[in-house]
Amino acid sequence: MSKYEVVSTNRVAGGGTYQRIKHESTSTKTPMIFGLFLPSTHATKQVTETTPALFWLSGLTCDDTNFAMKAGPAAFAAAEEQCIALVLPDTSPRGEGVPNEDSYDMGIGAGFYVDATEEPYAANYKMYTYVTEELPKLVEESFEVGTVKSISGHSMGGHGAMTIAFKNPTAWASVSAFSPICNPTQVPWGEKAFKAYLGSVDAGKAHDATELLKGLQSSCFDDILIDQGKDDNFLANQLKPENLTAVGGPQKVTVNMRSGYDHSYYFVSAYIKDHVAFHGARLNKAQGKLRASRSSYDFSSTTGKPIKCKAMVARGPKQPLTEEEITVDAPKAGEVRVKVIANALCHTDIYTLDGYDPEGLFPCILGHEAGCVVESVGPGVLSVQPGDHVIPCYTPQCSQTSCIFCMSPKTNLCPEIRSTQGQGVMPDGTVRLHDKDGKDIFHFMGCSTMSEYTVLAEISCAKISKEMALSKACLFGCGVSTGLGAVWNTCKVEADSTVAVFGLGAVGLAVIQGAKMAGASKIIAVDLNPDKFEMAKKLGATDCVNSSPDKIDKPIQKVIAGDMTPWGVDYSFDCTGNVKVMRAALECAHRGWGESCVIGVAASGHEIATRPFQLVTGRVWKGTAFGGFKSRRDVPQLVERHLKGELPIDHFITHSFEGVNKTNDAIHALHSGDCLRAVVRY
Ligand code: NAD
Ligand code: AHE
Ligand code: ZN
Repeated sequence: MSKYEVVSTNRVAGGGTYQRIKHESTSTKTPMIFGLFLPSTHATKQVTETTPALFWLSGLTCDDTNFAMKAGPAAFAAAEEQCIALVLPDTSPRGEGVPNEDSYDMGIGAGFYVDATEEPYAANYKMYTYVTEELPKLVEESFEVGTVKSISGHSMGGHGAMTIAFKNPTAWASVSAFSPICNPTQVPWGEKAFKAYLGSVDAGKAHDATELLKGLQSSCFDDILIDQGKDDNFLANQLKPENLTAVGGPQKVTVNMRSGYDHSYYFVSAYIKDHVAFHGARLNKAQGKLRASRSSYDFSSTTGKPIKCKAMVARGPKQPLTEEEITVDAPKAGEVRVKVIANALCHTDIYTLDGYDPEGLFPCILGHEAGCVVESVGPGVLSVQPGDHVIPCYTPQCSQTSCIFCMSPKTNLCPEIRSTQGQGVMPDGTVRLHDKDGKDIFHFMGCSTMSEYTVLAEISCAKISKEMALSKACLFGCGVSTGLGAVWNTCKVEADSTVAVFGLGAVGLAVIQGAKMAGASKIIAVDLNPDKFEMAKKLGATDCVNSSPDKIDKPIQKVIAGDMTPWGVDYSFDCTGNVKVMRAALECAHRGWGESCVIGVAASGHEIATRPFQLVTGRVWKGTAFGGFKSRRDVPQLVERHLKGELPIDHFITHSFEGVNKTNDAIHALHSGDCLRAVVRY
């Protein structure tokens, strides 16, 4: 592991951090400084993975600070959104004893991303090796960044990005460039550099994008994105993108000629968001493929046998969970035993642990928002097999033609195993979970994922793509899906609707995200905790109201229906579980047609009330379980939408922990008020 020193660290507006890092380079034999942007998701990523990275190669005279200060704000915000890192190497070796020329286009600041063979440059000017080998190794090993990487750059860096990508197409997921030197062997900058560094212009052909493109037999990338300013002084005699496009051939190259832009960072900062998004989509796809290829488990030693493993057992209401070694039986007919890879805490787990759930049974193993791998299947199970990635679903889907619920488009409430599920047992009335003394432990919501292994009914398993990290996909097991589905399925919120959301936990924020995606024009976010408002606005809230009694001078429903809207909102959602809030949500719904949806789960014995007049005057009160999603059909589609970049959810993961025995810490985090979802990875 190479040594390095963090020279500076700055938090970045919009999330993430930017560091400057110094290290002794084995390639250039000099100290080198590079920049590293890490998105906020880096802290909660799966430990077995690295954060995908875009390498940015700067142009002549620049170092990492030019990009960071001029294009950084736009680039960092885009990288934060794409959950990717940015790596910004310097443009050459620098410092005492490094050969240099008294001109901006040779020597220091002008390394041209080649390995010089000629004196006096051969000793230090090894920028090709530095960028293609040394730096990727350093950031991967020391910063868990860039197993999957892409490359881009400006001017000389554009030349470097394209040549490096053409020479190692399998090492880079995508390539793009700003104002690149496309045919350096044909222009003064390239001729001068190649003669000095490589001894001849001809030797430069191996580092000339146009020449390399001519040699490509097949397409290496789905597309290459190039942006070029039409008012760029260097366009005619140094950059020559027309030479590159003239090659034609199998490789698609998109060159955008932009009016009103020159060779400066004004140009880069204007379009850097597009390039980061371009790479983000391809990096996340490549990361998904890598993840899927690495997801291999050998369960041959456990199949058919009981498994001993660690679990967090709820021994009684309001007691901390106890870490215990339990035995998980082999799956019976129609059952699936899974290895739980990650489990997220939902408020309903707390609600049951606190003794508010009329169906609560102890001892039990809670947990119902998880990502799992199938370990073995019982007799007759055909829909999943060992190694498959599944999301446990507390609202199962039997899909039998005899099931009027599964056959109806109106509901997702398949009752096939609901009664046994509510009694904490498997469909045959027995349990698969036992403590060290062999005593039965109740299942919970047909899931019980606060255990390293658990057993599910086959109809409760939604099989998903292996390309999505299970430590993220787990969120589709409950809160996030419920919020999105309440908007899209239960209420079918139309474009231009007005919406009010009460409670801005993961569920409420998912309602806001869903309403925004549905085109709602006004989204009122209500919570007692104003710390939740920043994320609510980021996801689409247009108004935020702190409904604490000392913050408003009238009932919240009158603030919303009266002050903020003339007749109330088209749709309102309770995501608190508080029956008074459920009433307020109904009573701020629009006279004549407003619909109010109960998502929150109320404590046993708590009932809702309102004056019938509220309904007589056209308001509708409804509720939703799991957002109305038919679990085994719809959860895989939510995962696909996320993989396509259409449904970002990383922002819900505010806390992450390693090891099932950290579940009590996660529960503590959920109580802290600044937690949306705490993911515990096993
Ligand atoms: P959470 O605890 O993370 O969020 C609840 C939010 O409500 C918090 O921000 C809290 O400050 C706010 N809040 C509490 N009391 C309030 C009040 N009186 N006025 C305004 N805001 C208030 O919970 P979560 O995980 O987002 O779940 C929300 C609710 O949805 C819970 O009741 C949970 O059990 C339920 N839930 C239901 C389903 C379903 O299928 N119906 C699925 C998941 C969760
Ligand atoms: N056990 C409680 C019911 C709790 C409840 O309403 N659960 C929701 C899911 S909450 C997920 O975090 C649900 O899906 N309900 C439908 C169902 O069939 O349970 C009680 O009141 O008995
Ligand atoms: Zn839940």
